[in-house]
Amino acid sequence: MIPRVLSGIQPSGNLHIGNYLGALGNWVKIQHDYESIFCIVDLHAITVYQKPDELRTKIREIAGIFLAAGIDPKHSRIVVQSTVPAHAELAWLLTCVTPMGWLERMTQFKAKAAAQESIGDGLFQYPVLMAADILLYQANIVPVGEDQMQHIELARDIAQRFNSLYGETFVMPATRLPAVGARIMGLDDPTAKMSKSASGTGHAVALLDPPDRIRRTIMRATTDSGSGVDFETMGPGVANLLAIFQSFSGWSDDQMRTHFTGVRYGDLKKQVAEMTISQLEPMQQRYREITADPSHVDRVLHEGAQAVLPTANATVQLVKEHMGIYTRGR
Ligand code: AQP
Repeated sequence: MIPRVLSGIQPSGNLHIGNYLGALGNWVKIQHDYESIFCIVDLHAITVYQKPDELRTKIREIAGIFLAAGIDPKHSRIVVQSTVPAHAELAWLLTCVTPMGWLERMTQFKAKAAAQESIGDGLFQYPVLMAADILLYQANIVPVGEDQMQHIELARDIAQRFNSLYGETFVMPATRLPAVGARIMGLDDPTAKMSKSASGTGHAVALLDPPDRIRRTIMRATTDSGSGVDFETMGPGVANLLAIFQSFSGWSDDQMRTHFTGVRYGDLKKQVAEMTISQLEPMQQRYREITADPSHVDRVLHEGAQAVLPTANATVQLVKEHMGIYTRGR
């Protein structure tokens, strides 16, 4: 059997180059080696308040970006999480086997909770829903950025606990990180990861940003008190700019050192900006073409959901049977 890949992105803001280099770009490269399912996880997005009209728009926008980036809808399934009710149903069943202490340890919950005035229970339960997303499809591989590693570990722990309580049910998923770009940092603050929900114009480069804006954001990026690239002593801001260049270009470590040693920060930023623009412009052009026909995206999303429903429903049925929950005919 061909191994299955599952991953997702929240429609919680503008997709940025961190999402692309840590996740989406990697999905495009590996999709044909697997049976691939890529989700737009709207049920995750609402764990913090989203304006309804913006959320609706973002879901379609992200589907368009997936296609423009090169996700092949003839091979890979693009699925809006809420259109497959089994995600939420399995999440509840798994909630019942997940100790609260496991969730209290999640660093992303702690970070996000600290930024909210009041915290919904959904934010706390988020990692269980994510485990459900993965286990629902019995996914073998979950390609994500480094920030999601702890959540994948938790999904494995939940699967293991369920299997030991109720018998073999779930496949153990494995993480797959990109070689470079697994953690792109904020351009305004290279000690914090680039994030959709961070405020401030100098923080992120969005995938649909026009070239002049990309140039402006990267030219203003925080570096350090040095003036030229020194691979031995560089601070996190310079390391981040180099990681962005290397991930987009695919250059080796040796090529990077030979080319950039001693290059002044202003020139480094110019080269990172031009490399980023050259990679994003063709994607933006395809995005405009794809979204010129809004029904195209809706068709892809409908077909995606229809294709995965049988697998999703079969897993929930199996879980219910193993737990002793009433199922017809048993
Ligand atoms: N800065 C990043 N560097 C590398 N990978 C990243 N990812 C996110 N930020 C970076 C990867 O993108 C995928 C989708 O992320 P998500 O939408 O599920 O949410 P997130 O990880 O919480 O991303 P954001 O951008 O920070 O969103 P908000 O602000 O809405 O929480 C994941 O594979 C993630 O690893």
